[in-house]
Parts: sequence; C-alpha cells; structure tokens
Amino acid sequence: MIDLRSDTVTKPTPEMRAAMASAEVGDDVYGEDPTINRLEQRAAEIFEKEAALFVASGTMGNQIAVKVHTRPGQEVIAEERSHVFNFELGMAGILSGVTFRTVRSSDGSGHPTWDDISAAYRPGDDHEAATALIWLENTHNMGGGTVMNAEHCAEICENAHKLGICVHIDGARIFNAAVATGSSVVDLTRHADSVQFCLSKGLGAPVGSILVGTEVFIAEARLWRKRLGGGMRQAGIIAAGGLLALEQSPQRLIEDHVNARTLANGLAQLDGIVIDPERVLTNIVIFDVSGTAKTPTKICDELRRHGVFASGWDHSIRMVTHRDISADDIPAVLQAMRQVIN
Ligand code: TLP
Repeated sequence: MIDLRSDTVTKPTPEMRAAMASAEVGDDVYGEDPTINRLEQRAAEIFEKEAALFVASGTMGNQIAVKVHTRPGQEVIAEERSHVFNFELGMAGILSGVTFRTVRSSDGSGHPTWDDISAAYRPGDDHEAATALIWLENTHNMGGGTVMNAEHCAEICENAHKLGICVHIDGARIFNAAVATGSSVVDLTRHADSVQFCLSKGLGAPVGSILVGTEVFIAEARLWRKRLGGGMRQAGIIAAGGLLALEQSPQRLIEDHVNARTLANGLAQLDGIVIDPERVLTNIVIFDVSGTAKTPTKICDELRRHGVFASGWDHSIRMVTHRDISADDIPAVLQAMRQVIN
C-alpha cells in the first residue's frame, strides 16, 4: 500500500522502537519521568521558549492553548479553513466557551495578513464578544501545506500585542515550514505567545505533541492537561520515540517536500486535474478533480484498488508525503491516477 492519506500514518522506525523499549521512566504526574523531562527541556531549548509540555495529540495541545489564553464569552480569530475551527469537534466551544470569528486570507494561502485580521478584531462592548486570541496555522493544512514566513508572523504578533491580544501558532507541521523557508523554528515562532507542534506527523514519532510558551502559560497548561485526563504517568515510553524524532527527523523533511513537488508536477499533466505545482512547498498536495468525470470519493475508492490511499472531499483530493513514502512510489501513484481518471 502507498498510504498518502496523511503524514500521521508513519510507523516508528526500529531505532525509535529500541529507544522506547529501553526508555528510562518515572511518574510524569509527579514530574519524575526523566525521558519526558528531557523531551520537554529539548523542545523549550529548540524553540527558545521558557517551557514545554508533552501532550497526547495536536488537538489536545491546541485545545489547552485556547483554554489558557481565553475566558468564556470571548472570541478567537482564525482562518476559515483552520484545523482548530473545522476539525476539532467544536471543542473550543465545549471546553473554553469561546466563539470563532473566521477570516479569509486574501491570497488563498490560509495565512491572513494583519489587514485581514484587524478587520475582524473586536474590542468588546455591550453586544460584541471581545477578541482574546489570534490563531495562526503554519504550515496551513487545508491551504495545501502553505508556509507563513517569519516577517509575516512577526508583524501579526507585534500588532496583536499592541492590542493586548495573544497569538497561538498551530505548528503541527512547523518543521516543514522551517525547511521550506530556510528559517529556524525559533524565527518562525519567536513573537508568538505559544506554539503547538506535532511529533507524530512528518517527524514520524508514534504519539504526541508539544506545547511551548512561557513558564506561567505552561504551568497552567499542565493543570488543564491533567484535568483532561492527559497526566500519562510512565509516558517516557512514548516520549522516547518523540525525542528521537525531534532530534533526527527535521533534517529529512526535505525528501518529503521533493516527493510532493514531483507528485504535483506529474498530477498537473493529467487531464481534468488542476494544481499549481509551484505552490507545493512542503509535503501536502491538494488538487482539484472537478474536471474529471469522477467525484473525489469515487477516485479515492478506485485508487485504493490500485494500492494507493488518499483523502477526498468537495472537489479535491489530498495526498501527503512522509517518511514511509519513497521517491520510487511517486511514479506508481501517478500511474494509478492515470488509470483511475481515464
Ligand atoms: N490533522 C490531520 C487531520 O485531523 C486532518 C491530518 O491528517 O492532517 N493541527 C493541524 C494543522 C493538523 O493538521 C492536525 C491533524 C492537528 C492540528 C491535530 O493533530 P492530532 O491529530 O494529533 O490531534
């Protein structure tokens, strides 16, 4: 099978499994798991933030961030296709009691400008909920793995801070953004109040995400993790895979980006498919199939019979490259696509 549904499907490497099997562990709720402590310390160092917290998933990290940065009745400004707004089961409403004010990015990238955001800002009055948080996503998943550069992010953070508003980055794939821009994750996130990044996507760890931010933010986040049932005791067993992923995987993400671009170039040649390969800068390839005679669901069903897994919705199909996809798989995917759409 060539599984392009997501970079979440990667399996731990033999080296990760070995590190996990021999991980030093303790009770993390007592702060005594040495492997968790090392992972959190390394994450804080790598992002040059005061502190870090290991959480079960990207969703858990994001939702804790919403909770800590807001009070019930406030509003979060997020891009309309953002993960937090679309794919986290309405949890920001349930847990934090906030509403979203969504904005569209004028260039379709998923990365709103300060002008896009400031038009949605509300200070709060007798009728309107006050904006408490600005939410950025880098890379932007549904935008097609698009990247926000360091200057763009800095400008938003600077303006938000002038208004007394916090900025969180859903950096599920921030290391992909770093590779694509040639900037460090520090530069891409320097002015943000908090960042969530996933160990279990392109970095290839089996489980987990990290939240980074100030000591005060992380101390509060730790309480919310516990309240949510995320105090995971001897979690060093899973953190050991994450630690290895964090140290070793960022360097190899370029391979996924090259494979994604090759895939996009090939797809652009096929009748009925619309994609601009120049916009594929990381590992996510989203293309429009409305010019073919088949729906995305039908195409995905038929691809499966050729051994290729992808996801489809509306008029589009998403294919995500990752560690378990090799350059040799790309011609096979294109061949399967050709057979399915003809
Ligand atoms: N994204 C998944 C699906 O949920 C769509 C995927 O396959 O891409 N932020 C972003 C930008 C994400 O893409 C995801 C997962 C998350 C947060 C949530 O991470 P997890 O799955 O660890 O809760």
